[in-house]
Amino acid sequence: MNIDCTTSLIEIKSQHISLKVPHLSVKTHSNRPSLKPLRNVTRRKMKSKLVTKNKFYNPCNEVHTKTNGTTCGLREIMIGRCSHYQYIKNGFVQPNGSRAKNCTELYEAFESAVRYKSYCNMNMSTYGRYFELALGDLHVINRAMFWSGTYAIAHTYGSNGRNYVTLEDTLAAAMVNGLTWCGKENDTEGFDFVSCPYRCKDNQWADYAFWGLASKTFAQLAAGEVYVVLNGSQANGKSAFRNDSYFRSFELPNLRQNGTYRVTKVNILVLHSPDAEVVERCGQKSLLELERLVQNKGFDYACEDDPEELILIMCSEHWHARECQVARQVLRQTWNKKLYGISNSNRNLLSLVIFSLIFGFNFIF
Ligand code: NFD
Repeated sequence: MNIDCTTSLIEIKSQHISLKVPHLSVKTHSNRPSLKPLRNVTRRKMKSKLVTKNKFYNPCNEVHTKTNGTTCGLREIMIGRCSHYQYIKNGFVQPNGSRAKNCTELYEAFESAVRYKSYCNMNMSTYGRYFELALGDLHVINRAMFWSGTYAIAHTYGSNGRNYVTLEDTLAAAMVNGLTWCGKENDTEGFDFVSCPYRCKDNQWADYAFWGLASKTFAQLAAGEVYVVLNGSQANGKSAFRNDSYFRSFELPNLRQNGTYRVTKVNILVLHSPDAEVVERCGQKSLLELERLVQNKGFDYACEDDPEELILIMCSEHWHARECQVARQVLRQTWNKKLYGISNSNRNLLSLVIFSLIFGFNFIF
Protein backbone atom coordinates (compact mmCIF):
# COMPACT_ATOMS: atom_id res chain seq x y z
CA MET A 1 0.00 0.00 0.00
CA ASN A 2 1.45 3.37 -1.02
CA ILE A 3 0.72 6.17 1.37
CA ASP A 4 1.83 9.67 0.61
CA CYS A 5 3.97 10.75 3.53
CA THR A 6 2.82 14.37 3.72
CA THR A 7 -0.87 13.57 3.59
CA SER A 8 -0.64 10.80 6.13
CA LEU A 9 1.29 13.06 8.53
CA ILE A 10 -1.42 15.70 8.39
CA GLU A 11 -4.10 13.07 8.92
CA ILE A 12 -2.21 11.61 11.82
CA LYS A 13 -1.76 14.96 13.55
CA SER A 14 -5.47 15.62 13.33
CA GLN A 15 -6.29 12.31 15.00
CA HIS A 16 -5.38 13.49 18.46
CA ILE A 17 -5.12 10.84 21.13
CA SER A 18 -6.81 11.62 24.39
CA LEU A 19 -4.87 10.14 27.28
CA LYS A 20 -6.96 9.71 30.35
CA VAL A 21 -6.33 9.88 34.08
CA PRO A 22 -2.58 10.27 34.24
CA HIS A 23 -1.37 10.25 37.86
CA LEU A 24 2.18 11.11 37.02
CA SER A 25 3.28 11.85 40.55
CA VAL A 26 3.69 8.17 41.38
CA LYS A 27 6.80 6.83 39.71
CA THR A 28 7.53 3.18 39.65
CA HIS A 29 10.46 1.23 38.38
CA SER A 30 10.59 -2.18 36.84
CA ASN A 31 11.80 -5.04 38.98
CA ARG A 32 13.38 -6.69 35.95
CA PRO A 33 17.15 -6.93 35.81
CA SER A 34 18.82 -5.30 32.82
CA LEU A 35 19.15 -7.41 29.72
CA LYS A 36 22.32 -9.41 30.02
CA PRO A 37 25.11 -8.47 27.61
CA LEU A 38 26.16 -11.27 25.24
CA ARG A 39 29.60 -11.67 26.77
CA ASN A 40 27.91 -13.14 29.86
CA VAL A 41 27.14 -16.21 27.79
CA THR A 42 30.82 -17.18 27.81
CA ARG A 43 31.04 -16.59 31.53
CA ARG A 44 27.92 -18.62 32.04
CA LYS A 45 29.33 -21.50 30.02
CA MET A 46 32.50 -21.43 32.10
CA LYS A 47 30.57 -21.34 35.33
CA SER A 48 28.21 -24.15 34.35
CA LYS A 49 31.24 -26.27 33.31
CA LEU A 50 32.69 -25.75 36.76
CA VAL A 51 29.54 -26.37 38.68
CA THR A 52 28.23 -29.33 36.68
CA LYS A 53 31.40 -31.23 37.57
CA ASN A 54 29.83 -31.61 40.97
CA LYS A 55 26.62 -33.50 40.32
CA PHE A 56 25.11 -32.47 43.62
CA TYR A 57 25.90 -28.77 43.39
CA ASN A 58 22.83 -26.74 44.25
CA PRO A 59 23.36 -22.97 44.24
CA CYS A 60 20.16 -22.60 46.23
CA ASN A 61 21.39 -24.52 49.26
CA GLU A 62 21.94 -22.36 52.33
CA VAL A 63 23.48 -19.17 50.92
CA HIS A 64 21.88 -18.53 47.54
CA THR A 65 24.32 -18.02 44.68
CA LYS A 66 23.40 -15.98 41.60
CA THR A 67 23.46 -18.17 38.52
CA ASN A 68 21.87 -18.12 35.09
CA GLY A 69 19.53 -20.90 36.10
CA THR A 70 16.19 -20.99 37.89
CA THR A 71 15.83 -18.26 40.50
CA CYS A 72 16.40 -19.71 43.97
CA GLY A 73 13.21 -19.69 46.03
CA LEU A 74 11.02 -19.58 42.91
CA ARG A 75 8.08 -21.19 44.71
CA GLU A 76 8.20 -18.85 47.73
CA ILE A 77 8.70 -15.77 45.54
CA MET A 78 5.77 -16.65 43.28
CA ILE A 79 3.37 -17.47 46.10
CA GLY A 80 4.53 -14.40 48.03
CA ARG A 81 4.09 -12.12 45.03
CA CYS A 82 0.66 -13.57 44.37
CA SER A 83 -0.48 -12.89 47.96
CA HIS A 84 1.03 -9.41 47.88
CA TYR A 85 -0.68 -8.68 44.56
CA GLN A 86 -4.08 -9.75 45.78
CA TYR A 87 -4.12 -8.66 49.40
CA ILE A 88 -1.79 -5.68 49.60
CA LYS A 89 -1.68 -4.13 46.15
CA ASN A 90 -5.28 -4.71 45.19
CA GLY A 91 -6.64 -4.49 48.73
CA PHE A 92 -8.73 -7.66 48.35
CA VAL A 93 -10.55 -6.22 45.36
CA GLN A 94 -10.26 -8.52 42.37
CA PRO A 95 -11.00 -7.56 38.78
CA ASN A 96 -14.76 -7.89 38.16
CA GLY A 97 -15.28 -8.22 41.90
CA SER A 98 -14.33 -11.91 41.70
CA ARG A 99 -12.95 -13.90 44.62
CA ALA A 100 -9.24 -13.96 45.43
CA LYS A 101 -7.36 -16.77 43.72
CA ASN A 102 -5.62 -19.58 45.53
CA CYS A 103 -1.92 -18.71 45.20
CA THR A 104 -0.72 -22.25 45.93
CA GLU A 105 -3.02 -23.64 43.27
CA LEU A 106 -1.71 -21.06 40.80
CA TYR A 107 1.88 -21.91 41.59
CA GLU A 108 1.15 -25.61 41.23
CA ALA A 109 -0.42 -25.08 37.79
CA PHE A 110 2.76 -23.25 36.81
CA GLU A 111 5.04 -25.84 38.35
CA SER A 112 3.32 -28.82 36.76
CA ALA A 113 3.92 -27.22 33.36
CA VAL A 114 7.65 -26.92 33.81
CA ARG A 115 9.06 -29.11 36.59
CA TYR A 116 10.90 -32.26 35.42
CA LYS A 117 10.38 -31.12 31.79
CA SER A 118 13.13 -30.27 29.39
CA TYR A 119 13.19 -26.68 28.15
CA CYS A 120 13.06 -27.74 24.50
CA ASN A 121 9.84 -29.68 25.00
CA MET A 122 7.90 -26.53 25.85
CA ASN A 123 5.45 -25.02 23.42
CA MET A 124 2.71 -22.41 23.25
CA SER A 125 0.23 -24.52 25.18
CA THR A 126 2.55 -25.61 28.01
CA TYR A 127 1.37 -22.88 30.41
CA GLY A 128 -2.24 -22.88 29.17
CA ARG A 129 -3.79 -23.93 32.49
CA TYR A 130 -1.74 -21.39 34.44
CA PHE A 131 -2.97 -18.50 32.27
CA GLU A 132 -6.52 -19.79 32.36
CA LEU A 133 -6.47 -19.76 36.15
CA ALA A 134 -4.55 -16.52 36.56
CA LEU A 135 -6.12 -14.41 33.81
CA GLY A 136 -9.47 -16.09 33.25
CA ASP A 137 -11.51 -13.16 34.57
CA LEU A 138 -9.43 -10.31 33.19
CA HIS A 139 -11.12 -7.75 30.94
CA VAL A 140 -9.12 -4.58 30.34
CA ILE A 141 -11.33 -1.95 28.77
CA ASN A 142 -9.78 1.20 27.23
CA ARG A 143 -6.67 0.89 29.41
CA ALA A 144 -4.52 -1.90 27.99
CA MET A 145 -1.02 -0.74 27.20
CA PHE A 146 1.51 -2.60 25.07
CA TRP A 147 5.13 -1.55 24.77
CA SER A 148 8.08 -2.39 22.57
CA GLY A 149 11.53 -1.00 23.26
CA THR A 150 10.05 1.26 25.94
CA TYR A 151 9.79 -0.99 29.02
CA ALA A 152 10.74 1.55 31.68
CA ILE A 153 8.81 4.58 30.46
CA ALA A 154 5.66 2.64 29.59
CA HIS A 155 5.58 1.25 33.12
CA THR A 156 6.27 4.61 34.74
CA TYR A 157 3.43 6.08 32.71
CA GLY A 158 1.13 3.15 33.36
CA SER A 159 1.78 3.75 37.05
CA ASN A 160 1.27 0.20 38.32
CA GLY A 161 -2.03 -0.20 36.57
CA ARG A 162 -3.51 3.04 37.91
CA ASN A 163 -3.31 4.81 34.54
CA TYR A 164 -2.88 1.97 32.10
CA VAL A 165 -2.65 -1.78 32.47
CA THR A 166 0.37 -3.56 31.02
CA LEU A 167 0.87 -7.30 30.86
CA GLU A 168 3.25 -6.97 33.81
CA ASP A 169 0.43 -5.47 35.89
CA THR A 170 -1.56 -8.68 35.62
CA LEU A 171 -1.32 -11.37 38.29
CA ALA A 172 -0.01 -14.00 35.84
CA ALA A 173 2.97 -11.86 34.79
CA ALA A 174 3.57 -10.09 38.12
CA MET A 175 4.21 -13.47 39.76
CA VAL A 176 7.22 -14.20 37.52
CA ASN A 177 8.36 -10.92 35.98
CA GLY A 178 12.16 -10.67 36.13
CA LEU A 179 12.57 -14.28 37.32
CA THR A 180 14.28 -17.13 35.48
CA TRP A 181 13.23 -20.74 35.44
CA CYS A 182 13.61 -23.96 33.48
CA GLY A 183 12.83 -27.57 34.21
CA LYS A 184 15.27 -30.46 34.34
CA GLU A 185 14.43 -34.07 33.55
CA ASN A 186 15.74 -36.91 35.75
CA ASP A 187 16.63 -34.55 38.56
CA THR A 188 15.49 -34.62 42.17
CA GLU A 189 14.65 -30.90 42.17
CA GLY A 190 13.12 -30.97 38.69
CA PHE A 191 14.47 -27.45 38.05
CA ASP A 192 17.86 -26.47 36.67
CA PHE A 193 19.25 -24.03 39.22
CA VAL A 194 22.58 -23.71 37.46
CA SER A 195 21.84 -22.69 33.89
CA CYS A 196 18.78 -22.18 31.67
CA PRO A 197 19.01 -22.16 27.88
CA TYR A 198 18.17 -18.91 26.09
CA ARG A 199 17.38 -20.53 22.78
CA CYS A 200 16.22 -23.91 21.62
CA LYS A 201 17.52 -24.38 18.11
CA ASP A 202 15.18 -27.24 17.17
CA ASN A 203 12.02 -25.78 18.61
CA GLN A 204 11.56 -22.03 18.45
CA TRP A 205 8.21 -22.33 20.25
CA ALA A 206 10.04 -23.35 23.41
CA ASP A 207 11.41 -19.81 23.65
CA TYR A 208 7.93 -18.32 23.40
CA ALA A 209 6.23 -20.85 25.66
CA PHE A 210 5.70 -18.47 28.55
CA TRP A 211 5.97 -14.86 27.34
CA GLY A 212 4.52 -15.65 23.92
CA LEU A 213 1.40 -17.14 25.45
CA ALA A 214 1.31 -14.41 28.09
CA SER A 215 1.36 -11.73 25.36
CA LYS A 216 -1.24 -13.54 23.27
CA THR A 217 -3.62 -14.05 26.21
CA PHE A 218 -3.25 -10.45 27.39
CA ALA A 219 -3.99 -9.13 23.90
CA GLN A 220 -7.09 -11.31 23.68
CA LEU A 221 -8.39 -9.80 26.92
CA ALA A 222 -7.88 -6.15 25.93
CA ALA A 223 -10.95 -4.30 24.68
CA GLY A 224 -12.01 -0.87 23.39
CA GLU A 225 -9.13 1.54 22.85
CA VAL A 226 -5.66 0.13 23.34
CA TYR A 227 -2.35 1.98 23.66
CA VAL A 228 1.07 1.04 22.34
CA VAL A 229 4.26 2.84 23.39
CA LEU A 230 6.99 2.53 20.76
CA ASN A 231 10.56 3.73 20.51
CA GLY A 232 11.22 6.10 17.62
CA SER A 233 14.91 6.42 18.57
CA GLN A 234 15.99 2.78 18.26
CA ALA A 235 19.71 2.39 17.61
CA ASN A 236 21.53 -0.15 15.42
CA GLY A 237 19.04 -0.12 12.57
CA LYS A 238 16.19 -1.49 14.71
CA SER A 239 12.77 -0.14 13.89
CA ALA A 240 10.01 1.08 16.17
CA PHE A 241 7.70 -1.69 14.94
CA ARG A 242 10.09 -4.63 14.66
CA ASN A 243 9.35 -7.80 12.68
CA ASP A 244 10.53 -10.00 15.53
CA SER A 245 8.90 -8.17 18.44
CA TYR A 246 6.43 -9.84 20.78
CA PHE A 247 4.12 -6.94 20.11
CA ARG A 248 4.06 -7.66 16.41
CA SER A 249 4.07 -11.47 16.63
CA PHE A 250 1.77 -12.16 19.55
CA GLU A 251 -0.14 -9.04 20.56
CA LEU A 252 -1.31 -7.19 17.46
CA PRO A 253 -2.56 -10.37 15.70
CA ASN A 254 -4.53 -11.40 18.78
CA LEU A 255 -6.51 -8.20 19.35
CA ARG A 256 -10.12 -9.18 18.82
CA GLN A 257 -12.25 -7.76 16.05
CA ASN A 258 -15.61 -8.65 17.55
CA GLY A 259 -17.38 -9.96 20.62
CA THR A 260 -17.05 -8.80 24.25
CA TYR A 261 -13.35 -8.12 23.85
CA ARG A 262 -13.69 -6.14 20.63
CA VAL A 263 -10.94 -3.59 20.11
CA THR A 264 -12.06 -0.34 18.52
CA LYS A 265 -8.96 1.79 18.23
CA VAL A 266 -5.20 1.39 18.41
CA ASN A 267 -3.40 4.48 19.75
CA ILE A 268 0.29 4.55 19.01
CA LEU A 269 2.58 6.73 21.10
CA VAL A 270 6.00 7.14 19.53
CA LEU A 271 8.73 8.33 21.86
CA HIS A 272 12.03 9.97 21.02
CA SER A 273 14.61 9.90 23.77
CA PRO A 274 16.17 13.20 24.78
CA ASP A 275 19.66 13.58 23.33
CA ALA A 276 19.09 10.68 20.90
CA GLU A 277 18.49 10.76 17.18
CA VAL A 278 14.96 10.70 15.76
CA VAL A 279 14.84 7.54 13.67
CA GLU A 280 11.11 7.29 12.95
CA ARG A 281 8.05 9.46 13.44
CA CYS A 282 4.34 8.72 13.02
CA GLY A 283 3.60 8.07 9.35
CA GLN A 284 7.15 6.98 8.54
CA LYS A 285 8.97 3.72 7.82
CA SER A 286 7.85 0.79 10.01
CA LEU A 287 5.00 2.89 11.43
CA LEU A 288 3.38 2.96 7.97
CA GLU A 289 3.36 -0.82 8.00
CA LEU A 290 1.85 -0.81 11.47
CA GLU A 291 -0.88 1.59 10.34
CA ARG A 292 -1.69 -0.69 7.41
CA LEU A 293 -1.94 -3.79 9.61
CA VAL A 294 -4.13 -2.02 12.17
CA GLN A 295 -6.49 -0.71 9.52
CA ASN A 296 -6.64 -4.10 7.80
CA LYS A 297 -7.96 -5.50 11.04
CA GLY A 298 -10.73 -2.89 10.97
CA PHE A 299 -9.49 -0.89 13.97
CA ASP A 300 -9.25 2.90 14.03
CA TYR A 301 -5.67 4.10 14.09
CA ALA A 302 -4.11 7.14 15.73
CA CYS A 303 -0.48 7.98 16.17
CA GLU A 304 1.10 10.71 18.25
CA ASP A 305 4.75 11.61 18.58
CA ASP A 306 5.90 12.41 22.11
CA PRO A 307 2.75 13.36 24.05
CA GLU A 308 3.58 16.03 26.68
CA GLU A 309 3.02 13.73 29.66
CA LEU A 310 5.65 11.40 28.28
CA ILE A 311 8.06 14.22 27.44
CA LEU A 312 7.86 15.21 31.09
CA ILE A 313 8.66 11.68 32.22
CA MET A 314 11.54 11.42 29.75
CA CYS A 315 12.93 14.77 30.89
CA SER A 316 12.61 13.79 34.53
CA GLU A 317 14.85 10.81 33.77
CA HIS A 318 17.23 12.84 31.56
CA TRP A 319 16.97 16.28 33.14
CA HIS A 320 20.41 17.28 31.86
CA ALA A 321 19.46 16.62 28.20
CA ARG A 322 19.64 19.54 25.78
CA GLU A 323 15.95 19.35 24.83
CA CYS A 324 14.90 19.50 28.48
CA GLN A 325 16.73 22.68 29.53
CA VAL A 326 14.20 25.27 28.37
CA ALA A 327 11.35 23.19 29.74
CA ARG A 328 13.10 23.09 33.12
CA GLN A 329 13.48 26.87 33.19
CA VAL A 330 9.87 27.43 32.22
CA LEU A 331 8.73 24.99 34.89
CA ARG A 332 10.86 26.74 37.50
CA GLN A 333 9.30 30.08 36.62
CA THR A 334 5.79 28.68 36.67
CA TRP A 335 6.45 27.04 40.02
CA ASN A 336 7.90 30.23 41.47
CA LYS A 337 4.83 32.05 40.34
CA LYS A 338 2.71 29.51 42.17
CA LEU A 339 4.90 29.70 45.30
CA TYR A 340 5.64 33.42 45.47
CA GLY A 341 3.04 34.89 43.17
CA ILE A 342 5.72 36.12 40.79
CA SER A 343 7.74 34.41 38.14
CA ASN A 344 11.50 33.99 38.35
CA SER A 345 12.17 36.65 35.76
CA ASN A 346 9.90 39.08 37.63
CA ARG A 347 11.68 38.17 40.87
CA ASN A 348 15.04 38.83 39.26
CA LEU A 349 13.79 42.10 37.84
CA LEU A 350 12.42 43.10 41.25
CA SER A 351 15.72 42.26 42.96
CA LEU A 352 17.53 44.29 40.34
CA VAL A 353 15.28 47.28 40.93
CA ILE A 354 15.66 47.03 44.73
CA PHE A 355 19.40 46.53 44.37
CA SER A 356 19.85 49.55 42.13
CA LEU A 357 17.56 51.69 44.29
CA ILE A 358 19.61 50.93 47.44
CA PHE A 359 22.97 51.25 45.77
CA GLY A 360 21.81 54.14 43.64
CA PHE A 361 20.83 56.10 46.76
CA ASN A 362 24.10 55.20 48.52
CA PHE A 363 25.95 56.45 45.52
CA ILE A 364 24.09 59.77 45.45
CA PHE A 365 24.37 60.43 49.19
P1 NFD B 1 10.99 -5.50 23.49
P2 NFD B 1 8.57 -6.73 22.47
N1 NFD B 1 14.66 -5.16 31.24
O1 NFD B 1 11.17 -4.22 24.22
N2 NFD B 1 6.10 -9.05 26.68
O2 NFD B 1 7.52 -6.13 21.62
C1 NFD B 1 14.57 -6.49 31.03
F1 NFD B 1 15.05 -7.29 31.91
O3 NFD B 1 11.91 -5.72 22.36
C2 NFD B 1 6.51 -8.86 27.95
O4 NFD B 1 9.38 -7.82 21.88
O5 NFD B 1 9.47 -5.51 22.99
N3 NFD B 1 14.02 -7.07 29.98
C3 NFD B 1 7.56 -9.58 28.45
C4 NFD B 1 13.51 -6.27 29.06
C5 NFD B 1 8.21 -10.49 27.65
C6 NFD B 1 13.57 -4.87 29.17
C7 NFD B 1 7.77 -10.64 26.36
C8 NFD B 1 14.17 -4.32 30.33
N4 NFD B 1 14.27 -3.00 30.52
C9 NFD B 1 6.72 -9.93 25.88
N5 NFD B 1 13.00 -4.33 28.08
C10 NFD B 1 8.09 -9.40 29.88
N6 NFD B 1 7.41 -8.76 30.75
O6 NFD B 1 9.17 -9.91 30.18
C11 NFD B 1 12.62 -5.36 27.32
N7 NFD B 1 12.92 -6.53 27.91
C12 NFD B 1 12.68 -7.88 27.39
C13 NFD B 1 4.95 -8.34 26.04
C14 NFD B 1 11.23 -8.19 27.38
O7 NFD B 1 10.89 -8.80 28.58
C15 NFD B 1 4.54 -7.02 26.62
O8 NFD B 1 3.13 -7.07 26.82
C16 NFD B 1 11.13 -9.13 26.22
O9 NFD B 1 11.48 -10.41 26.63
C17 NFD B 1 4.88 -5.97 25.57
O10 NFD B 1 3.73 -5.38 25.01
C18 NFD B 1 12.18 -8.69 25.26
O11 NFD B 1 13.07 -7.90 26.03
C19 NFD B 1 5.64 -6.71 24.49
O12 NFD B 1 5.39 -8.07 24.70
C20 NFD B 1 11.66 -7.91 24.10
O13 NFD B 1 11.11 -6.70 24.52
C21 NFD B 1 7.15 -6.45 24.61
O14 NFD B 1 7.89 -7.30 23.79
